[in-house]
Amino acid sequence: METKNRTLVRWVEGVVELCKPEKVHWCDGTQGEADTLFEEMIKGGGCVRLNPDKRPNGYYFRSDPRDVARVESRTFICSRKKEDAGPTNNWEDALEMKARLNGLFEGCMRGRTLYVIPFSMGPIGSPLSQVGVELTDSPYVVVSMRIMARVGQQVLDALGENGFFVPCLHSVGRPLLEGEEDVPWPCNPENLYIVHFPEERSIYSFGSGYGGNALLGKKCFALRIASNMARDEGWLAEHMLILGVEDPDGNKTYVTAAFPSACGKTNFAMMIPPKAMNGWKVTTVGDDIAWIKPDKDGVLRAINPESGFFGVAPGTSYETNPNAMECCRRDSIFTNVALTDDGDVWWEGMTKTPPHHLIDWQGRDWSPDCGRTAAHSNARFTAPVKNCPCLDEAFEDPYGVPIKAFIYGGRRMSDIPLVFQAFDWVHGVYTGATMGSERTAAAEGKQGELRRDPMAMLPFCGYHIADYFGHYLEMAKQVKELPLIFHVNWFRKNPQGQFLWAGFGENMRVLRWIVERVEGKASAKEIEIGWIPRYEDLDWRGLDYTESQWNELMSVNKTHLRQQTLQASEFFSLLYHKLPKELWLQEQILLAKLS
Ligand code: SAT
Ligand code: MN
Repeated sequence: METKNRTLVRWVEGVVELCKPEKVHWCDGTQGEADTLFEEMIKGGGCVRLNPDKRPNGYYFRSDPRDVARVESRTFICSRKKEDAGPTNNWEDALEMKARLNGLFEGCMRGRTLYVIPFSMGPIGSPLSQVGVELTDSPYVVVSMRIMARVGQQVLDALGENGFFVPCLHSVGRPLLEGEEDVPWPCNPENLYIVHFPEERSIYSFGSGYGGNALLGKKCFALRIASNMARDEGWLAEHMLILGVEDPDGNKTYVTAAFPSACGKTNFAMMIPPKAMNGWKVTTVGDDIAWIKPDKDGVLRAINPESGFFGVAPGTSYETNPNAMECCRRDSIFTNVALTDDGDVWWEGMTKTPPHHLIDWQGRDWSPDCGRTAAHSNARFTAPVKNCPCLDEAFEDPYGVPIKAFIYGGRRMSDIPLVFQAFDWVHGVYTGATMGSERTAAAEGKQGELRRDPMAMLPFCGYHIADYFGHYLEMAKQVKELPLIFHVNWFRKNPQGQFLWAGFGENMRVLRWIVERVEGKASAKEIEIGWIPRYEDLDWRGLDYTESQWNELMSVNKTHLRQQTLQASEFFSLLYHKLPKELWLQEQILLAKLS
């Protein structure tokens, strides 16, 4: 491995001095390197090689039960000024935080190897891509980052002598003392810190080895730091999937969609349309993050900065998402799922009948009647995008794909219809800004509790969320043809608690309407909250869904909606000093319509 980037070399030297690792290893991202690391981890007892006949090149990990998800309460945005982080982020004085981090990182890699991971978010060399370097003492992070991002010498070549990179320092926070034996999943949950310095564009993460806490290219860089870059440079870093919709004539329309973590983005991104909708096809560009930038002609173009899927395993099956199942059939890492007796993996929902015996995510014997779930609810597969059977042909396009619609969605809002189209960009921004969703397994807190999650960015916007709304409004000036904005709610239930909509592939009917609205082909009806399709505006081929079912699904109760709007208004009050006046106005208009 070779680099002439003096900033990088000096930074690594400084970290070595601070963290005192036993060895330093520059990662080339090759299969050979990964093989060696897996081998070492297997010897150390932290990793299981899966049955190569069932899961070629598949590996299994169980985390410490105290380290199973992102931890928002320990995630900080240490901007120079508190008001730049805003009330939805944890903030501490940057210098005080630095002093604390210095104390924690001092000697924290004793007895371990420091890995240097040069990575590119986005195709190497693309004008929309960014380079980061993660320094970590976790070999699990190395093998995971190798799937989630482009890693290796080519990145250093692209970085060159003076190129800019985002420094990402990570430690599991558990030095190995002389003669001490390692644990299978080292971590330090008592001293957990995931810290961003937005002006410096730097990231420090201490104490966790799991997911977004440790794979720093993902939420930390591609959303929290990138949202800052995007605001300064006039683009958008969004918590959005990207998909292509192909009609029977072969015309393709790309859309993005934002749903909160663990709300089925991967399923939507890889959807298989109902058979009866002959000729309609969905292709996947990304399932979690989109970097979206106006090109020189004012067209918004998006890339998926990642090269892997970090998907929620439970609930994924050949019935719900065969494409995701194919993605993780080989070359994948599984964390906190269950292990079968023949060396394969299993999780709740994978098959209708569970196996008779499993080793669960905590290493205990499991049987169907033992009263526990076999996999943790936030168990994940880490799979290369390249494995995706419906991967879009433009996935590697350095210029990205043109985006025609943004779709926002929450989870289980009983009062919100299946779909509506915002009246215009500003109303669309209001719609995104007032999104609400029940908590899911990816975030802490009581599951099911409703929280506001604007644009699904609440835990990921690296600056004041009201300034972020302002940036959205500002973007309109640079874009020639603004995407249409839609809101969907796949999770509407009737008063008896039953879902009113089957979701999954049936969502293609909604997607078709959205794409045809973009093309000006589909009609709609105006109601208080936007434009909605009438029964006859949807393609019902192959589905027995009556007009009265549809009317229930699309019904709007003005009193309830008014309550929802007032709830959102409470959230806006928190942001009063910075909230763009356009959004207040939208709220007033809506309240007037609903009274
Ligand atoms: O942040 S993670 O990547 O661990 C998962 C998520 O919240 O989407
Ligand atoms: Mn996500």
